[in-house]
Amino acid sequence: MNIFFYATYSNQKEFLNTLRKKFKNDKIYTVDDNIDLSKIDVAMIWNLPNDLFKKMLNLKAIFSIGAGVDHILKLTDVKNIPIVRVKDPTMRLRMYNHVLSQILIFQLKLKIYDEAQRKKIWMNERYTPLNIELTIGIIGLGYIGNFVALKIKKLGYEVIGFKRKNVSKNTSFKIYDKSSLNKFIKQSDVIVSILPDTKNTKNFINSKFLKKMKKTSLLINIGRGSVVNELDLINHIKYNPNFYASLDVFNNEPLEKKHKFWVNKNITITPHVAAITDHDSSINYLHNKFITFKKNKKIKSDVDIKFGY
Ligand code: OXD
Repeated sequence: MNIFFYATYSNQKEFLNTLRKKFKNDKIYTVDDNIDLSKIDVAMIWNLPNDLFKKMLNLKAIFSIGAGVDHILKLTDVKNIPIVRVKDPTMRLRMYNHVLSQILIFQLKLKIYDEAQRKKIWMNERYTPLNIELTIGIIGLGYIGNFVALKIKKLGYEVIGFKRKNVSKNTSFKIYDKSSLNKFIKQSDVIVSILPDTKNTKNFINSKFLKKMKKTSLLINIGRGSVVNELDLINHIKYNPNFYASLDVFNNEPLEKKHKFWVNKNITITPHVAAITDHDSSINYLHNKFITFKKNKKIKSDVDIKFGY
């Protein structure tokens, strides 16, 4: 099979080398090969430009080399092509570590002590809640979100979840749906969004949502930046000094130098690194999927085009 690789990763050369080693029985092309793109069977991509995609007239499958597929759904006419996305256990473990680190910084008031240190202030002790006293609300309970929720729950936190569709009753934590969203928001001390970028999730966390959150609370966004209305968040923090946000994803990445988030002391910024793409582990995943596809000549899409994820 002919595979085409395209990525906008800073370390894409290393990724490609590992990919070539693993897929040694198949030819992997890149833009440098200047080949007729109508001969490509499988595209393994991250942020492929649409003009290249349009030339792949005989594509049989698209593999996202990351967890998200929004970069694929932006391409014109992917409708009937199955899409595979990376479901890497090391990625969800890293996501969990990141979420836990941000919960602990909030819970132990470490940002306040950090600020005091910069001003050489020996601060009086402040109450720090125990795990059992904090409710962590997780929005987006897919492959990553569900894992994060279960791991956090094992540490003794109260965990609740929010899901738009397919709410099942047999989970080890309570799941809220659209009709009970307000209850979910009002109870949570920390809200973790792992939502993808779809037309339904755009600006889901806006001023109306933020106003329902507890005055002292933390919003963690590790899904997609478009889910949070950035201007609404800045305004919300202006009037709620005990409200914190930890953001790994943004509307525009890299975050522009003049963006107000950089200088807001209640906001923690990480540059889309909550979980790095582990080359070996994600390439193993893609390879297993590819081998099955080659054998069966068909593959089930991981994406429901109707819902956009
Ligand atoms: C993502 C990724 O989808 O980094 O954000 O894989």
